Amino acid sequence: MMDLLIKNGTIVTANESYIGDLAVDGGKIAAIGKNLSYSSAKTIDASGMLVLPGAIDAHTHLAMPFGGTVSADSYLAGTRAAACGGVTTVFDYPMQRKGKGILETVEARKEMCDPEACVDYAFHCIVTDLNDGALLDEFQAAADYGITSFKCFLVYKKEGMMVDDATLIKVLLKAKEVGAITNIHAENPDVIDMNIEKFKKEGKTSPWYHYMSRPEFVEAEADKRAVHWAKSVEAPLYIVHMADKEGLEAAVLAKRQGHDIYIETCPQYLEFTCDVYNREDGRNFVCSPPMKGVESQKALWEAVKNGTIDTIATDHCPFMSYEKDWGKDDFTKIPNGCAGVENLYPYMLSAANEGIISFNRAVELCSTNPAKIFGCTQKGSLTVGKDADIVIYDPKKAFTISVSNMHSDYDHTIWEGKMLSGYPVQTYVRGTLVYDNGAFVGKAGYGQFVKRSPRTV
Ligand code: DUC
Ligand code: ZN
Ligand code: ZN
Repeated sequence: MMDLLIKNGTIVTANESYIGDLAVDGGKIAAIGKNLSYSSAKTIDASGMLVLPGAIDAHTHLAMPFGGTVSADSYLAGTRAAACGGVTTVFDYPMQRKGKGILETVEARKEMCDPEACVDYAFHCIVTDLNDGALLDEFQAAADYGITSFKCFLVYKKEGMMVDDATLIKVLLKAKEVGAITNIHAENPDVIDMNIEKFKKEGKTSPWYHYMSRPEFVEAEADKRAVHWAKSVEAPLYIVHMADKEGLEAAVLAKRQGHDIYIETCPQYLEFTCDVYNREDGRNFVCSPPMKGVESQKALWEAVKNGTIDTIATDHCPFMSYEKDWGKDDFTKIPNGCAGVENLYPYMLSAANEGIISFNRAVELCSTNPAKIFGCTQKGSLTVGKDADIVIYDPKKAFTISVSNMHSDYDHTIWEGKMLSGYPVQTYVRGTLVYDNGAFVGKAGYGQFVKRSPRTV
């Protein structure tokens, strides 16, 4: 007797699509095949629907202290929204601070997250200070705990989050040694600060100058520097939220040369350009790195299509309107970040439904690749034995994104009015229904910590 039988759907993996049945038992995928005839506690007819692996959003900032406040989505609200957008695992970013260890940092966030999580969750740990080298001794314990990725900011110098190049190299090498990977936010802080000072003196304080103070070349320099160091010390590198053409090209070249380099971009960089900063509500789009020009946007889409971008994640970090309004007359006072966790999979699947990419590619980018890169061995694919993290998707359902039909705590979204073709109708996490046709039906605390495996390459 199975727990769940999904009949007659089009099963989509990163490599193929075929009509079949899928059986779930004990939270795992128990069987996949044609005309499965198990008796089951629950059977659904998925004729005309796609059956997809749940998405993995490898980049969120939930309840993150940032920009003089805390991001608007708690672990509960953010993971509830995730469930309703077909995301079955989120990767959040706890931030280690000077004098603190990795495990105490991660465990403190795990304590916050565990009672609230509605979907499964993993952590990348941001490293901001090596505590005179002592922190490096903790990398192995962190990897054993299931934290097999660390992150360095090459920016946010004044905020005390940036690491210098020597620290970056130490992290790259130590991460490699323990079977982990280093994630990088690449922008050049000195050039940004110089630009900000200049624009402020000139009275140029509208959101457009957020973009102008961190344009393409500011990101490109740091992307190239990160690629340079990763190549030089032969360590794996994952560049988060790639948003510029020049940096993208440098990373793609290094990949083609055989280096262990991975590239993430986000839906906001695919959908919008820097023109948004001239809108009346431009401050709501302020995030770092900012949206870039149309040449970068085109290059990112090309890389999404041709396979050189590895993952799409969101950098989900919403703030309330009143917080964004702090920067009405001064872009430097706008907390950086936008909402996205609930929009990731529907956006990429809509692109597939419109024929821009294949559904297989959407699955690869949003689920299979992040699972592989970050050691989630039980996730990322509809395969017998893996977790039954499943999305049922109706390709005929039209959907218009609005803050009123999202499931987070924020009060506005940059995605307002975006029309999508096709939409998820059900989400299952380890075989349990958590989203059903517009409604969250999961439970806070159901989500489990994903203990990740070390890299084997
Ligand atoms: N950028 C953002 O826009 N928000 C959170 C962190 C970051 O790097
Ligand atoms: Zn970032
Ligand atoms: Zn981020």
